[in-house]
Amino acid sequence: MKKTRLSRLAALLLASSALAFSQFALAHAHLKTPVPADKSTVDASPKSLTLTFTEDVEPAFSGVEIRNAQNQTVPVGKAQINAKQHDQLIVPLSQPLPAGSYQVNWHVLSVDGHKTKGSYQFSVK
Ligand SMILES: [Cu+2]
Repeated sequence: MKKTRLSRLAALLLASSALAFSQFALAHAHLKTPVPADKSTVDASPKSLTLTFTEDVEPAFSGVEIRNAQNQTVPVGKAQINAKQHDQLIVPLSQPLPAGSYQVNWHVLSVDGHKTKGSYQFSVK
């Protein structure tokens, strides 16, 4: 009897610490909404990319790299933060993107001091 109750308590403790850990992990800045959207096709080149994260980011240590289908980097301007929304990074494009598919490799430093990175794709018709 006592043993069962103890193991049940142990299982409960384990479950709650796992939950606490996952909530902590979720606090990092993950990409929430990129514009153009992931796997989308846009009719014309956007003037900039807008990446909204789950947490505020530090623009000085955040940025993106865009690669075309030939794996060449595309020139981009300096990443800026939306003055009214610090979880939003705006990356101006130095020149319009020709038709084709693009991969965006992003990296950010969130205000809690954690670095995260990832990538997504979109196409210009
Ligand atoms: Cu974090």
